[in-house]
Parts: sequence; structure tokens; C-alpha cells
Amino acid sequence: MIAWKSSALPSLPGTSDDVQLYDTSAQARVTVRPAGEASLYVCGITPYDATHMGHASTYVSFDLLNRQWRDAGYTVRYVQNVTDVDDPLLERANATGADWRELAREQTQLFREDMEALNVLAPDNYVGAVEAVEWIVPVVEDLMDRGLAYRVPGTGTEPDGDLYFDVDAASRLADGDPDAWWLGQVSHLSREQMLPVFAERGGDPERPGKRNALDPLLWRLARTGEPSWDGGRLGTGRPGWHIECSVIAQRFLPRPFTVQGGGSDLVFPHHEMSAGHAFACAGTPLASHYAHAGMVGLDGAKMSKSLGNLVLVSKLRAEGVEPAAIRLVLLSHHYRTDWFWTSDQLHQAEERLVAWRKALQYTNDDDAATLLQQIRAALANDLNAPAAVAAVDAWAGTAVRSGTTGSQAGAELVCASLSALLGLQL
Ligand code: 5CA
Ligand code: ZN
Repeated sequence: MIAWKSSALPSLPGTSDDVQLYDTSAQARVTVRPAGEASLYVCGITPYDATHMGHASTYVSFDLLNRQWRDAGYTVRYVQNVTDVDDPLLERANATGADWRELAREQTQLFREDMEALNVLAPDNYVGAVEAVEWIVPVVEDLMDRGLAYRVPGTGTEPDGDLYFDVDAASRLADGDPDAWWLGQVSHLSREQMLPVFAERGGDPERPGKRNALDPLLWRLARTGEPSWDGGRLGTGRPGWHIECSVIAQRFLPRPFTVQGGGSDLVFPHHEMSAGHAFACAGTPLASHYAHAGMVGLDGAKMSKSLGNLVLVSKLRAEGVEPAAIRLVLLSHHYRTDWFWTSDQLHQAEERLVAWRKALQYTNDDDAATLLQQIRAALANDLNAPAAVAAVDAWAGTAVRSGTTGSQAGAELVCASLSALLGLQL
């Protein structure tokens, strides 16, 4: 698939330190030291509704990591998927009488426009699940041949032979290997904690015939009225969700790649199982680090397409809201905290942009250089964007209070710093 257009990244004097990032799997802050190229996979949208503030917040969070890495001198390879065939998309298409392909196409296009407006750097590879089916089939065949996937017998309503991943067999591959995957390696949840979350997030613990209630679906055989593809020895059908991201990431990125990202709703089962699939396929970890963004809510609940409590980026844009103000609201929350959207925050961000733009004419070279160092230090400290925003506020206050005409070079450095590191155009 084509992605969207990235705006140019201004060059800055000097470089940033390596980022300290909270790693969900390590359960600690770690210094991320990419070996050569830095590589990032962020789970993409399921395109059945428009981009809401929760999605935007997750993609802007990982955009900060992308920008920090570039500023630290790394080349970055970034991959994102689009889950363009899955149950919620098919259910929405059925409910509204739309063609599922058309719905996915429209919503993916709207997402591209939102990302471009929010100045999110585009992935190098933007890959749909439909495009990935032909790569997934041989991987699942191989898992089946090696006893790591098995068929579940049919029931009155389900056909005979859907394929599931055997989490216990995959965990037994460890054999003393410190890099080996085990169930819980990413999420650190107990089995009791996993079971309800698995059911909530697309899993089917009650499906009869499974070896372990937590085994996830790898390949779903064709049902009447559902799209399906030639699955070779698997039979006609479509892929499960976790194998989609696992295969796309392994195809376009090194093994392991540097950071697997997404919202915290994907820690389990999605990232847990994607990592398990990768280890079972290749004997290497999927990623060196796992990072997760907090959940954005509205009116007391997590913002979600299924609940319908949404603030849409495209709707705000259509109302004439400047995308930089939306981005600034997102940056004023630390990426790991959960928070609620309110329109007051948007007004505050609009006022901030006005104040910052006014301050440009008063800044001098030294204050501009200090601000660059402060923004760099904030981002290297677990992507602390609110600290960077506070530093810009302080810089603007000092500049305006000085009341003296500043330097052209100082103003240019501030603009370049905010653009390259925070993705904000003043
Ligand atoms: N297609 C899958 C990932 S492979 C999926 O989760 N799609 S999604 O459309 O539901 O979400 C897209 C991205 O936005 C994911 O990274 C998800 O973790 C994140 N996300 C979804 N809802 C929120 C929210 N309320 N707050 C923050 N991030 C969210
Ligand atoms: Zn994913």
C-alpha cells in the first residue's frame, strides 16, 4: 500500500543522546541502543471508522521516538500494518451494507490524510493484511508441520479444521535459550489475568477442542459470506490477527527489530502472541523492546470505535481546527499516561501556539540553543513531551518579558527544533 507524505526534517546542530524508554517486557526503563539501523513496528488501524484521538495519540507518541532516533543520528526503518480484513471490519460492513473492501479503502485514505495533517512521519512500508496473506500461508504451514499449530474439530456451527497456535508447545521450544519466548514474557500477566483480557480482545477461550484456552487463531477457514483466500495446505480461509503483524514485521524488519509499539490495549494478547509466533517461526525474539502508549478516553470511558465515544481528527480539521493544535494537546500528556480528551485542552493549545509564535521575534541565539538542549533532554528521558512543552513555555515567557528584538538565527533555530523534534510548525 502507499503510505502518506512526510514533511522535510530540518537539520539541527549536534545530536541527541540515546533514548531511555520504558520497556513493557523488561518492566523497566532501558537505554535503547539500536545496532546499526533503528527499526520500529507500530500496529496500524483496523479501518472501519475514522481516526480518533486515541489512535492519533498513539501514532504521535511513536513519531516522537522516530524523530528522537533520527536526531540521535540513526537511520530509521519504520513499518506499519493496516488490518484491512478482520471481524470488526466485516461486521461493520455487513451492518451498514457497505462493501468491506470499499469501507477499508475509504477509512485508510482518511487515516493517511489525518496522519499527514498531524505531521506524523510516514512508515517506509505500509502493509495491508490482505497483501500479507500469501506470506502468512507458508509460515502457518511450517508451524503446522512442526507441531506448533493444530486443527480444531468442527461443531454444529463451525467448520472442521480452523488452525490454532499451540502456546504450550511453543513455550517448550525454550530449551534453556535466554531469548526464548514464554507465555507472559511481554505482558507479565498471570493466567487468571490473561483469560478475561483474551476474551475481550478478539480471543475465544471457550472454543471447544482447543488444547489451551489461550491458544490464538492462526488461520480461519472460509465461512459463507466471508472473504477468503487460497491457503494451500491450510485450506481456503483468512489469517488470524497476531500472525498478520508477526509476519509483516519479520518480512520488512531485522530479527529482532528495535521497538514494537502500539497502544497499551495491545500488550495482551496481541503483542504477546505476535512475539510467540515469531519465536516459533524463526527462533529469534520479535523485537528487542516493547513500548506502549496510554489510552485516551472521553466522558469517563476509553475512546473506542465499538463504544462510539469518539473525537475524530477529520471532524476537527473540517471545523477549521489547526492540526498543530491537536498535536500539541497530544504532546502535553506523557505518552504512557491514560487521559481524557476535553475541548478546553484544545483551546489551551491554540493559545499556546499564539504565544509561542509571538515570542519568536524576541528570542536570542543563546536562549534558542538552550531550548534545543532542553527539548532533547526531555525526549531522551522516556519521550517526556510535556517537559518539552513546559520548556517551550518557559522560553516564550522569558523572550516576551525581555521585550528586546531577537535574532533571525535564534528564531530559525527554535522553529527548526520544534519542527524536527516535536513535529510542530510554528
Ligand atoms: N489493527 C489493530 C492493530 S494490529 C488495532 O488495534 N487497530 S485499532 O484501529 O483498534 O487501533 C489502532 C492503534 O491505536 C493501536 O495501536 C491501538 O493500540 C491504538 N488505540 C486504539 N484505541 C486507543 C485509545 N483509546 N487510546 C490510545 N490508543 C488507542
Ligand atoms: Zn498489530
